[in-house]
Amino acid sequence: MTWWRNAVVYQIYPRSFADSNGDGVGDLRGIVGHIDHLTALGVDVVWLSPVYPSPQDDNGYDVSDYQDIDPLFGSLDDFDTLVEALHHNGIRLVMDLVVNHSSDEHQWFLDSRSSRYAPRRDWYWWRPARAGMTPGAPGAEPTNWASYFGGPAWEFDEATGEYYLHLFSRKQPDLNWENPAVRGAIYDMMRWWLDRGVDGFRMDVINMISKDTSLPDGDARFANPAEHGLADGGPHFICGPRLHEFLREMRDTVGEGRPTPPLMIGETPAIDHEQGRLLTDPVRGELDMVFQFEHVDLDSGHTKWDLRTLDLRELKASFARWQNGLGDGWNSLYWDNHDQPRAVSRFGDDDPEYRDLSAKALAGILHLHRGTPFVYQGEELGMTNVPFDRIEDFRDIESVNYYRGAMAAGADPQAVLAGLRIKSRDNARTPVQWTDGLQAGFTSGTPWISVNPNHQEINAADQRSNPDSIFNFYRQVIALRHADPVVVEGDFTLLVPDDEDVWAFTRRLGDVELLVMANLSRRNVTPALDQTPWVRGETVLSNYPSGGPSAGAFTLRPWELLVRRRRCDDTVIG
Ligand code: TEU
Repeated sequence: MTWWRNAVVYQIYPRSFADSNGDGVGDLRGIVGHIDHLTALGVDVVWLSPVYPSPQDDNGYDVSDYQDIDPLFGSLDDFDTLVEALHHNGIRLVMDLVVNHSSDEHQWFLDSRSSRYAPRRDWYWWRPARAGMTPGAPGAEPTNWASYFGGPAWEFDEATGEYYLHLFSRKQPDLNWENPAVRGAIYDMMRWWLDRGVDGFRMDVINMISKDTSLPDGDARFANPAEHGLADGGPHFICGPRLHEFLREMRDTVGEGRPTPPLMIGETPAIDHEQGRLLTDPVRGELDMVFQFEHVDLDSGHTKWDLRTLDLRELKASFARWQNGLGDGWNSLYWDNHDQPRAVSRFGDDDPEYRDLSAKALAGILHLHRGTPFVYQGEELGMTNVPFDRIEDFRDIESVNYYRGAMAAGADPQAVLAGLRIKSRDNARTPVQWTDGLQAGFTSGTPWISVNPNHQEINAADQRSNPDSIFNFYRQVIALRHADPVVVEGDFTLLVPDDEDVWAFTRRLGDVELLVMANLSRRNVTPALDQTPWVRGETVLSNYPSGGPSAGAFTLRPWELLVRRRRCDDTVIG
């Protein structure tokens, strides 16, 4: 069994985790100061979002030096101290690898843009204006692709009269992976971090690195009307023609000669489980697991801002597809991260009456599926979306660009702000709430983004000492994963797929079976499944003080989670 199949990963978004020097931004020493929080939780791996030198245009996902630490977060010595402290506590470290694109302030790009004949010109995607068009004129971009952060995916460079590709912000030019010198430089850099003690990588939008080199236009039928005729270029760079080749080359090159191969987690937007199976099939030697988006795209229409009501039946079906559709491959399991709204607000119920129960129900559902669970900082506390009421409160480039574009198109500011309060990435980026005190104990200074005012009710200090807290429920769930092989190795069967309130499934390994049931509503509900076989079992997890069925069917209370274990030969357990 590979170690990461029964591991739990904790994601740290460093700028919002803990600030040790009072500058209002989280840093590496702040993380070292809270390792006890991680060891108490029982996590096995930390995924650290970028801490490399960066202009911070996209909060560090625009890297200007891949082999150093931004002074904002500390130094390489601080990094070495963190690695040592984590390893001393039995926790591995996975770095965020952002190599689909660099910052436009990276030396590689400065060289590349210096001249059409620069040695590194071909390290990025440079193209002339569309044939017959005036360079720099609207619509003269080489393709009609839209950037994920608004506007065209091509930026005109006056100095050399050509355009460069940027799928994200114009300060994030795409690296040209067709160039073996680019790939070699990246692999060297990866080995440098592994030699420094890093245990693996979470690879940012890694399924975008291979483009269709003919650079065709996107299908204008799917153009976003708010984006002036720009279209989705995704079919021409999502899982492109050489992706599998590049990933195998990366794993072979970077892992060569290492007794323990590095953990390779691929962030792979817009893939389905069939692509996920290919990417994570151990025989193919590409990725160990994918971080896919199918379930977090279900409440979006044409764009993430086009809100769509989430249907529990679709959510259950999506998880089930990934449970049984990966063959020998492997999946991450997550509710949220630094790009997604807070889990308890999106999938749970953050009304004070139900927040605690629903956060625990979500934890039990996610962590008892087959895969490697990820806990995003603050999720273990039941932190919620943030009630920002002005655009000036937001910091995320994606949110601010969206607001600006919507205002330019004449949209109603309050309607757009309402959408931001539901979907903005800033919901996940407010400071971790350590105490009920000033700035939630995150900083002694002024935080880079406001602390959620509900930190007086939701904070780590209160929860660490409360045995019935969400934090301590996460501890129980994580401990169950470490103790019971059914959780990691058991098969998966979805029950009552058409029930609009209840999520129920079984996990079975040999003659031991778990039944996981949760009521995701504020009503009492009775799931249409036979409880009789479970009466002789034992309750292994519940978010209510007294859980457990009487003979026959029984009722689940609002947001009740109940996990039962039994022997399939019906001998009594326990
Ligand atoms: O995110 C990739 C990605 O697909 C996101 O842009 C996602 O589609 C969007 O955030 C949903 O609103 C990765 C990083 O996680 C993200 O923070 C970066 O902004 C992005 O890549 C560019 O590096």
